[in-house]
Amino acid sequence: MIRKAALGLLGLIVAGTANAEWGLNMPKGVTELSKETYGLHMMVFWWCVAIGVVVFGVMIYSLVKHRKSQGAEPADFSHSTVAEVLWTAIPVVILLIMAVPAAETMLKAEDTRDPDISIVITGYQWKWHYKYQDEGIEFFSSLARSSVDARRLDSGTDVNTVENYLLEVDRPVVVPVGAKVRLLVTSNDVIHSWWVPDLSIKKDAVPGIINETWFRAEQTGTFRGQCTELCGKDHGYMPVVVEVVEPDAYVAWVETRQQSGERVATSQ
Ligand SMILES: [Cu+2]
Repeated sequence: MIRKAALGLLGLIVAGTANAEWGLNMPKGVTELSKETYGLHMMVFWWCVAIGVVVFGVMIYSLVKHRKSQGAEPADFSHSTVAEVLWTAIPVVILLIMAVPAAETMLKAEDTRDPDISIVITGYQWKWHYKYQDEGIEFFSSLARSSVDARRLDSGTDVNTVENYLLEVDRPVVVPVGAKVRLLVTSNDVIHSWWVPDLSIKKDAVPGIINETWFRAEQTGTFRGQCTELCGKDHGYMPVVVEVVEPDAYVAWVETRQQSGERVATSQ
């Protein structure tokens, strides 16, 4: 029985590693802030590990060493000022060690001044709308046709064969590498949330409110995310795709978009 369970667990682990998409940890990402955020996350993680080891170590040692069968006598004191001062002061110091760098990173994350590009992101049930403020470009970004077709009941398509299933859109957001991109996030109906882990951005899209954030991608590539605020029946079908390209390619993309004059989505 135990052997069977262990084998099952092993199977799960092997299956897990076979599917590279399923990482245990958060990604380091491709922006300076995402790397800092990852560093903070790991620092707090190791503090937690250390505290866990110390607390459980002392507890287990005490339980084993001072058990009744070993002739341990209970102590008769009820308070210890020294212990109370220590178990207050040590956590305060640890919290300060965590808080100082965390506050520095948070201040940077909030600093949306002097952007190179500003994009207004509006959440809709169930797609995203992007408006480049200075370029005069706007478009809807919906779930890619390949996923739309495959997800239908009795579609006959094995979703495992669909590339980037539920993580592909018809029109991605395109930004140049190295540019400071300011995002103004809002919603047209219910609360959504714009989330791209590699950019270290998860910002709520709330009707009537504009939330600001920014990123500066340090490398080119395609970065994917999803709506991460339960927003209705198709919440799982409004992914985010950000393409970070070389500045030349971005300029070319802007021109094509401007010439096409395509302002609204044709699908959905
Ligand atoms: Cu949503």
